[in-house]
Amino acid sequence: MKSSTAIAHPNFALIKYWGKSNIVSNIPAMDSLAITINTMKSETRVSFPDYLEQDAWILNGMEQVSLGQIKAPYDYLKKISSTDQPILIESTNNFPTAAGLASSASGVASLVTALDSALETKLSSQEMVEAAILGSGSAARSLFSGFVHLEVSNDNLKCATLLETDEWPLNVIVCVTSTNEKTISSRQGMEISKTTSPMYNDWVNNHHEDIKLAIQAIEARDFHQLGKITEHNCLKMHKVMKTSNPSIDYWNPATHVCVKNVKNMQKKGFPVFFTIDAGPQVKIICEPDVTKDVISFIENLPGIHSIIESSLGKGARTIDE
Ligand code: 2P0
Repeated sequence: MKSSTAIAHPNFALIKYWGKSNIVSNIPAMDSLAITINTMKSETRVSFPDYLEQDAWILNGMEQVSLGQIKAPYDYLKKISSTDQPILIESTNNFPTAAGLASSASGVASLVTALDSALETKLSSQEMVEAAILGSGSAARSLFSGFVHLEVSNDNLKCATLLETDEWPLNVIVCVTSTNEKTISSRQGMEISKTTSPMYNDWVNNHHEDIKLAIQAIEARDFHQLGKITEHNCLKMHKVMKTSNPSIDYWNPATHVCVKNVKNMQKKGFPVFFTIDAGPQVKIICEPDVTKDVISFIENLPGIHSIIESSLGKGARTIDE
C-alpha cells in the first residue's frame, strides 16, 4: 500500500441543490450545475503508518473524534480494496472550513481521489461520483473541471463537464463576510426545508426549467442570461430556507450590502452577477477584464472580511511525485 496526496477545489453552484431524495445514500432531490474554481483548495494525504492502530482523520491539524461525514465514502473504497490496514487521513483547506465556501465538496473530492490512488482501487469515473456523493451531495462536482452538471434521475447520478475552463473563462470574486462555522449545517437545513417549507415542492418541481435555461446560456456563452437565471435560482433557494420552520437565514448585513452593490454594478453596465450558498459569503462571477474594477468596487464595503479572487479550475487530481 502506498501513500498518496490529492487536491480538489471547491465548486459553486449556479443552479443549486437543496434537499435530498434519499438521506441514507445522500442523493440530491434535484440536478445542480456548478463552476469549479481554482485558487481555493483542499489537500488530502492518505498513508499507512506502522504505528497506527485504528483509522484516524486529522482535519486542519486537529484530530477528529470520528470519521463523521467522510466515513461513507471511505467505507465504499475500503470495501473494494479489502484492506484492513489502518489508514491515516490528513486534510487541510487553504480557506475557512464549514463557512459556506464548499469545503466539504473539495474535501471529499480530494479524499476519494487520494484513497483511489493509495488503495489502487482504480474506480471508474461513475464510481468516483457515487463514492463522492456519499460524503457530500456537492462533492461529485469537484471531481470535474469548469462548468459541471450533476444530473439526478430516479436516484441515478451522472456528472460531467459541460464546458472546460478555457472554453468560457470567467472569474469569481469571493467576498468573505464571516469566517465563523455555520450554526445549521446544509444537511440539517435541507431536511428542515424539505419537511417544513411550503415552497419546497414548487422548488423541486420547477427546478428543471432553471437547469434547462442555465445550460442554454452556457452553451451560447450568454453571460446576461446565465446571470439572470443564477440570481433567480439563488434567491429562490434562500426563500425556501427562510420559509422553513425554524426559518433559516444564512445572510448577514454585509451579505445584503454586497448584493446591493452587485445590482448597482449591473446598472452601470458591468458584466457581473452573484450567488450565495449555505453561508453569508457572496460569490461574484464576472468577465475577466472587469475583475479589478469589481474588486475596487467592493473591497472597502463595511463587513468585508477578505476577498478571494479566482478563475475556473480543474477537477480533483493526485499530486504524487
Ligand atoms: C449546492 N449547497 O448545490 C447547494 C447550495 C449549499 C447551497 O450542496 O449534506 O455540503 O453534505 O450533501 O453538499 C451544500 O451541501 O451537503 C450544498 P451534504 P453539501 O452547492
